[in-house]
Amino acid sequence: MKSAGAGRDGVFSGHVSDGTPGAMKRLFLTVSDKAAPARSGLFFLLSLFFLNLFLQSPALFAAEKVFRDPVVGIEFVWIPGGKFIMGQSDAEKEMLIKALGKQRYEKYCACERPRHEVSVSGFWLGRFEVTNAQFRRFKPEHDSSTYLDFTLNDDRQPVVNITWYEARDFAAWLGRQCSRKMRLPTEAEWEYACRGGTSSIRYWKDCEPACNYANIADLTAKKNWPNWAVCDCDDGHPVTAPAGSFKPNPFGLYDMLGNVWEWCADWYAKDYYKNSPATNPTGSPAGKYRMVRGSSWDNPLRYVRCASRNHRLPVNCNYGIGFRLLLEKQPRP
Ligand SMILES: [Ca+2]
Repeated sequence: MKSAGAGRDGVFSGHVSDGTPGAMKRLFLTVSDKAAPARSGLFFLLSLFFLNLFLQSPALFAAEKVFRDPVVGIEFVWIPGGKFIMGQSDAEKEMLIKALGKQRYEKYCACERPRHEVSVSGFWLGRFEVTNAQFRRFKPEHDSSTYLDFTLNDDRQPVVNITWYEARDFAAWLGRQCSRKMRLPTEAEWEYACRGGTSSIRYWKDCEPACNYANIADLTAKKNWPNWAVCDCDDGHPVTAPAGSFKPNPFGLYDMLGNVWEWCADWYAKDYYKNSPATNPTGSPAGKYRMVRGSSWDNPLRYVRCASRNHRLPVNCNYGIGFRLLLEKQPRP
C-alpha cells in the first residue's frame, strides 16, 4: 500500500489478493484531516469491517480481476461464466443479404446461424491481442513483415503472419513457463467475451462511430487505397494499430473487433451451429480449416461483427491474422 501523504487529504491505493491466483483487487481509501479523531480504535475497527465487506464481494471487483503473466507480461482479464445467444440475428441476416446478395450471403455468412443459446464456464482472456514484442520472446526471429510500404512489425502492433500452429505453440510454451494452462479460445468463448453482455451486432451502440472502438478499413485506408470499400469514419491507421489503441468492450477487452482476425481453437464446419452442444462447445471434432474471429484492419463494417465467422487453413500466414490467449481457471489454493 502507498499513500499520497500523511496529514492531508489523500488517497491510499494498493493491491490485495483474494486468493485467486493473480486476482488482484485495487482498493481506495480516502482519508481527510477532518477525520483526525477517527484515528481512534473505533475508526480502525470500522475500517477493518468495511475492508472485509469489500473482500467478501467479488462481484464488486469483477472488472478489476487481472492476472499478468510473469514471463512475457500478458495481462489477462477474468471473464465470468454465463449464458449468451450465439450467432447472427434476423436483423443482421437482412442487412447482410442486402449488402452481399443472397448467393454470397449463403456462401460466406449462413454458417453464423441458427442463433442458439450457449453456456460457457469462466476463464481468463488476454486483454489485448498478442503483440510482436511478446511473440518474439518465443520466436526471436519472427518478422510480421509489411503491407506495401507500411510496417506490421513494430513491437506494439499485434503479431501477424503466423500460422495457427505457431499461435497454439506460443500458448503451450508460455503456459509451461508459468505452470498454467494457456490455449487459444474456442469460438464460443471468443464470441461470449466479444459480446461482453451485449446482444447487438457490435459491442457499441449503432449511433457511435465504429472508429472509436475498432481499427478497420476506414478513411485513412482509403487515402492510400482509393478502391477499397471502407467505413465512413477515420480511425487513423492504414494497417495494424498498436494493441489497445481504441475503446474497450464491457469486459475491458480491447480490439475484439478490428485490428486483426484472431485464431481460435476450433475446426470449421459450416453446419456446426445446427448441432452445437449447449455447454462449452469446442467445435467440429475434425476439419480442414481453423476458425478466425473478429475482423481486421482491411475489412469494411459488414465483417466487423461479434457473430462474424471466418476460417483459414492452419498453415496459412496472413497479414490480417493474429491471436489472443486464454488462461484456464485455476483451482483456488
Ligand atoms: Ca484503419
